[in-house]
Amino acid sequence: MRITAVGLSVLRLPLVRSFETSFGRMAARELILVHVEDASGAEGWGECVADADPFYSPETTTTAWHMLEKYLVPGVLGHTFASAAELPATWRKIRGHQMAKAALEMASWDLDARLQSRPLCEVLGAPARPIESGVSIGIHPSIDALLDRIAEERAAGYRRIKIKIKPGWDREPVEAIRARFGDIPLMVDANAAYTPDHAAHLAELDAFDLMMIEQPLDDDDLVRHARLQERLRTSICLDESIKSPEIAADALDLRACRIINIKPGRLGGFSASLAVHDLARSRGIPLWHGGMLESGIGRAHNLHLSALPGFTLPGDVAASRRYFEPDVIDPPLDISPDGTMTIPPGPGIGVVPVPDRVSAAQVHATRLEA
Ligand code: OSB
Ligand code: MG
Repeated sequence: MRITAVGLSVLRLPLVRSFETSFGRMAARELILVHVEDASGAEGWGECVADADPFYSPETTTTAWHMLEKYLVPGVLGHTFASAAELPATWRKIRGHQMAKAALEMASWDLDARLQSRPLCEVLGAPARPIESGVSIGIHPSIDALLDRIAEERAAGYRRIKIKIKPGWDREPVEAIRARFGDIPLMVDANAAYTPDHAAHLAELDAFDLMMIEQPLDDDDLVRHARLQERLRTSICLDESIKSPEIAADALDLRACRIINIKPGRLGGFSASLAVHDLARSRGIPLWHGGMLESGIGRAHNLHLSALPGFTLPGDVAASRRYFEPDVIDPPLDISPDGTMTIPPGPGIGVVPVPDRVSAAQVHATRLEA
């Protein structure tokens, strides 16, 4: 494939309901949609998961736009690639900015798969299969409101429930969920809200048989996560910390976690995600696919990657209607009553954005040509 043009657009999509984590409340998603074009006229779509604010990670929509426009896109325009796996070599010298890199790389994987007339999951290495899906539920104003929300999600088909926690919103909501819903698959995500001084407090969660506690400490704290994991019966899953295959290997060597969450945006794309997948699989570490409140474009990418055999736990890849109404794709992605999602069939990611919906949400746009 020869990349002849790249379109970038910033979209602002209001969330169906605001989403609160330990780092703040989001009412809308700002994202960059990436459109790559091949000399033959074929196209590929990608979504940058950086947020407007640098709270989940240091990247923002603005830094990602800058990196794409100034460095990453000029590095690939006019170049011929035998496969999307070759793109990361063009930015080997550029440090960081994984989300910006991932957006361009993943759009090129979609293009690559469309040129081969194959579904993306097969190009990544696995046939399509139903994807078991869970939900991530934000911090709520009251425990009653949280319990009602969980009842609604379970009625929609989601089996695994993850709740966001932070100091002051952890033990009580977990206890109330166990009291009302019994032995359901339940896990918690702290988004780095705790410090090593909270170790004894976090150990109280061991009484509730959680599937895991996700990212209790800061993203750079592998050694402190290892010390904490030694004190907890509950498995630690790392999210924010796993920024490269090398860090993933270090985390496993240090026993800083027993489970890994893969987000291709956080890792710099599918090549790095495949490397973490293969590493975790070879060490018997369970994986699941994380989410970043993506639109249907990013969500479709996530479903395709989730087909790989190492993803043995339900992912945060839920139906479009939980996030955006309407989504930028049509038809939207939906959950089946059995709690699984279907990978969109057809070439590439299997979906494209609806032009009218993109224009309606567009904040600004540019097109770069070879
Ligand atoms: O930590 O997994 C996270 C959303 C935004 C940023 C970070 C996270 C999340 C979620 C929601 O938990 C996942 C989703 O439903 O897309
Ligand atoms: Mg997380």
